[in-house]
Amino acid sequence: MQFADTIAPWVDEAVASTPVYDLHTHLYPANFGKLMLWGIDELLTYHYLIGESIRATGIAYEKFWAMSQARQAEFIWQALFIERAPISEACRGIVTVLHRLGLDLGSKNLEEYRAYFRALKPADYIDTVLRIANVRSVVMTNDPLDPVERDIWMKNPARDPRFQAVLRIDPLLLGWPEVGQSLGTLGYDAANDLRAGSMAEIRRFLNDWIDRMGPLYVAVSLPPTWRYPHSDACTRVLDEAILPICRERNLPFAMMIGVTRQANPNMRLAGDSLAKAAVGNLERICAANSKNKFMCTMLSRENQHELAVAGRLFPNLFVFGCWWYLNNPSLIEEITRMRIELLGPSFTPQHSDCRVLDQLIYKWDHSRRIISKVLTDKFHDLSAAGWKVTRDEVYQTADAYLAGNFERFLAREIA
Ligand code: RAT
Ligand code: ZN
Repeated sequence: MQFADTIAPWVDEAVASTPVYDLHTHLYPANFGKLMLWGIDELLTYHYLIGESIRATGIAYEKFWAMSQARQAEFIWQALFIERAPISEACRGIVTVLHRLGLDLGSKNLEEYRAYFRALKPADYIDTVLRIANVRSVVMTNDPLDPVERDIWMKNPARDPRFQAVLRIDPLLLGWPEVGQSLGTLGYDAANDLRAGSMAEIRRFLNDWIDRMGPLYVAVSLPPTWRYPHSDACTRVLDEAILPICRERNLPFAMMIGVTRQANPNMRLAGDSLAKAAVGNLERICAANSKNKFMCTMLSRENQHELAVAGRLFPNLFVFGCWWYLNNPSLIEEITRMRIELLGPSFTPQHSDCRVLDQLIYKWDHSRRIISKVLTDKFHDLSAAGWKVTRDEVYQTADAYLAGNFERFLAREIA
């Protein structure tokens, strides 16, 4: 058996020094204007912290939403960082960001932090954050049916090669019959009842946006009640438009399964819930469309074992990330451990889901620590079993998990 003091530093160094390819975020480059969120007020008004502050203080919903964003940020700072210890994962995230930027956490002075951010230029700050977080590419979430975002794309914005596009299609799959109307106003004649000719129009819409955005994949988030196949518009649009186009363009179709939108609408963006989904639907879509590439992450902890097993069964399925309510150290640790045991080096343990640029610093700092810890244990176990672990193997595995697996899956042609 090798000494623990050889393997652990190799893993720590490999995981810390390997640049990340962050395969799902809600971030934008500087030339996307107000869509690019950054800085202390955006950090403090992240929907995770909004939820925590309303809960902690018992403030009336209307009173909270009546405040300006600046007042909300002050309220959250006071409630979660001054009056209480910032012990939750989302609160700790703010602490990590401020600390890694070199700000004085002893002062607890929000105005001092604001002054620091006011002096920054967004484009330069992107360089700073990507350098500190050691992230080389971030994958956006791009919704052509969002009017603000669509207007930007229609102007053919210059592309920052560090920000990759993803064609997000939630309304196109889940919004029938109403979405027919929206497509109509954009010049695509897809009738609400999906009658003859509609599918060709949906395919034309997809192809036009794939040409415009150059997305890495096509993505949707799905409720736990999603069924496939099923006698509904969702299955028809999948079978007759989305999956054929993804196949033709060699784009994976990513499914993020398990979210119940607006379980508490009073919380707005913080009001979504989750539930266990039936993994049989995922297995059926992978089996029935073996020439398509699929990506999947699931929101419920209770789904994680079945998802890892599905990953073993279908080479066309790529398992990724500890999504949203799972992006917590205890859960990342248990899920990553299990996935390594079932899937070896062939998945992506984490994506950040950042909405605010600066969050890259904490989400990757925190996730890297857990990935290192689990990987060190796994290489120790391997060494104890008699294998001579090499430094190259450790670096190769870190690269596969943080970037390489995803890139290879994108490039793969399905035979
Ligand atoms: O993680 C989040 O911020 C969620 O609100 C969602 O955006 C989710 O990640 C999604 O992509 O649907
Ligand atoms: Zn997301």
